[in-house]
Amino acid sequence: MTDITAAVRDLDDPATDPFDVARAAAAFIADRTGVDHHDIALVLGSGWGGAAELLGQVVAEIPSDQIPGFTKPAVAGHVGVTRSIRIDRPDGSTRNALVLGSRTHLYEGRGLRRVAHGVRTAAATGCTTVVLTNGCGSLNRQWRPGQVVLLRDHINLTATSPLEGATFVDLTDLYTPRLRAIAHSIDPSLPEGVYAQFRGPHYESPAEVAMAGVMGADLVGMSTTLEAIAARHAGLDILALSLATNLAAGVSDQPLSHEEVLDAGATAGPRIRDLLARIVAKI
Ligand code: 8IG
Repeated sequence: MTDITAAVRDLDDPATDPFDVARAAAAFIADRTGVDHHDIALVLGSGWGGAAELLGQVVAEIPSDQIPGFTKPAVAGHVGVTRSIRIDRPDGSTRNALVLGSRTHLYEGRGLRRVAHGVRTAAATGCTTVVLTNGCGSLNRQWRPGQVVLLRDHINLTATSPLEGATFVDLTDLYTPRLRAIAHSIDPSLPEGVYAQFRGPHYESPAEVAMAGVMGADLVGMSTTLEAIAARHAGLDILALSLATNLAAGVSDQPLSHEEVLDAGATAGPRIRDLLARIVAKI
């Protein structure tokens, strides 16, 4: 039996194996939900909250900050609840989905282990797939607020990694082609793009957005790349869906505001939740 209390205390201790804390979190989730094994995890970012109920039957809800290694969310618009959802499939089989209603961002300053902890916990509960969602800025004028974009690759501009030591993980096909094909089978019009992660919490300067564009980015955000790296290291297949909530700084002549981001999320909400539920049902 894992000592949960010790695991919570020690996540920031370099001597602690963060995977031990993830196992403690998974044991806690199994105990509190009565579900001993989850199959697919979802991380709901800006604009995607509220999708959980559409996926299936809510079996259990846990305030995320009660789970070993998790902390309270820092951002308004993020929901700090972890849910276990039972998905009954048309063929009679069931899937257990673990929905993480919030994430820890690099800019919160709580360290990379907390950024990676959600996907590591998902893997420890048995998940083999994670769906990462986010709200982000768009460099493409055709992608207006409310546009959903599938990530096909990323550029990690945080100058750091969630992995420690000599952990050489291959990121070719990080965003699993098979899962992108499933998303396209639901909505063939979904575009694919390259997501650049900046540390934040400030939005980019227009010159930084222009730089990201020269590098090949279509989207800019403050999450997802570090989680995707940690998820692949933990053995997960990854699907990432971005909601473009604003044109990135300098792409339009409008200034950015967090209110605009929340508004775009609220307006797009019902449509993108339905899309997400239909994709997840096919995974
Ligand atoms: I929502 O324009 C959202 N998140 N870095 N830039 C970055 N993150 C974002 C943006 C944006 N919009």
